[in-house]
Amino acid sequence: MKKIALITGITGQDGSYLAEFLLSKGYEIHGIIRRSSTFNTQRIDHIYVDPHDPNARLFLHYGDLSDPGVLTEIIWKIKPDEIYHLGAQSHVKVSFDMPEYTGDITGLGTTRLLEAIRRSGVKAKFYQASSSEMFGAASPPQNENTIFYPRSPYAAAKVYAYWMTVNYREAYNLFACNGILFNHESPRRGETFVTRKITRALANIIAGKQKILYLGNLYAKRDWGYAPEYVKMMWLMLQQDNPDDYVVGTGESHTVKEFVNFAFSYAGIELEWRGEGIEEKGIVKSVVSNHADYVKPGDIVVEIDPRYFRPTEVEFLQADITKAKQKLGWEPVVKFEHLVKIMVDYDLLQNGIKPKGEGIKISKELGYGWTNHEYSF
Ligand code: NDP
Ligand code: GDR
Repeated sequence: MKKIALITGITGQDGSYLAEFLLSKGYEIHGIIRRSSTFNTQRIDHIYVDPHDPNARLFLHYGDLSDPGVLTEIIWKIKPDEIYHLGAQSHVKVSFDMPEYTGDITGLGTTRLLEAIRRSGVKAKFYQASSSEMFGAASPPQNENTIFYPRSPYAAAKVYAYWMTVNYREAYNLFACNGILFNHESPRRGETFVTRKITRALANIIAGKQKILYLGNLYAKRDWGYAPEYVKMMWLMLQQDNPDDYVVGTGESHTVKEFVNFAFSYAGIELEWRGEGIEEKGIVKSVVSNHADYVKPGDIVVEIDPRYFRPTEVEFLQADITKAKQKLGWEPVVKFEHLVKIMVDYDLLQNGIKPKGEGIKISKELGYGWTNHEYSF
């Protein structure tokens, strides 16, 4: 019997990779999408098949995490075996601008979904997209026993959703897991998250479409992994005999500035830094000749814009993945430098610039870039 999965947030970075992964495992997939005035399904268009096609295994339903009625109806109708709850207002900085909305969607949205499962009486396993942001100011390395210290409305909403997931597991015997995922990135990462913002700007600068990359805090440290590897973990958690919570990361941590330096250097531009605080600037020291059309030594290419600072920052995240290694036998393949190369290669290609990478497609199905690492599900 084919398994049925429901994914909230299917149009997002993780939702799209997870949908591909579950299709490769033979699942029938249902995704909840929001109605918007412009199409918001770009990340899943390549796997979408007309539902009239007898081979269609991906179905989309309009719904919203603010609307409990539709969540209950969808669950009751499709009776999923597994529910992957990835939908959220997921931007930390935006959560300071929209704290109540973030609490409603990212926090209460989880409760609405859990209640929809309980009230519909459907026996579905549940995955909650918890976040390393919940650790906030707690000292690294962080693991499943680290006490949460959220530093943003987003993180506080995720802590609430985490505990609601635990509560439904304990109160109603629901098979519910929290995946506490550290930052994970890819060519499909939203353009306003820092990694993608950097790799897109770099490619635009080389192509002569942008002069300066404006950033906030260069010294925050993150444990950055590769999204396609992380969605497999979501699935693995739901295949265990018992529900549990797991930290997922690489165990390596780097500053935003290291990301900038490595990305630029990989693309043939060496930077030097001058000034301090909001006066700090990234200046081109040297540039390889085939990228020198629009970039010259002495050009200022990175500046600080305080608008990107957060009222409270999470300074240092680094995962301790001992439990995931021991219990799920999982370890990530793609680490920091490899990840940066994948993303830079992709954004260069978007600008018609042939990347330095060896030009091996990650996989026919994914088809999202070139890299020296062959990834296939
Ligand atoms: P994205 O921001 O790329 O995707 C978020 C998804 O949620 C989109 O599909 C979005 O739809 C949907 N969504 C937003 N608001 C609503 C709403 N009101 N009702 C229904 N759906 C909604 O996030 P990621 O893919 O990066 O992350 C997936 C999940 O994992 C999120 O919950 C995030 O908080 C969490 N997480 C992410 C990490 C990361 O590093 N990526 C790390 C740890 C946790 P639309 O396309 O219409 O906007
Ligand atoms: P984060 O990711 O807040 O960790 O949340 P983001 O990429 O937004 O920020 C990472 C760090 O970079 C610093 N930074 C900037 N960030 C952005 N977005 N834009 C900038 O210009 C900039 N300059 C510096 C930030 O201050 C921060 O320290 C992501 C999201 O995917 C969450 O949903 C998820 O839960 C966590 O990762 C784990």
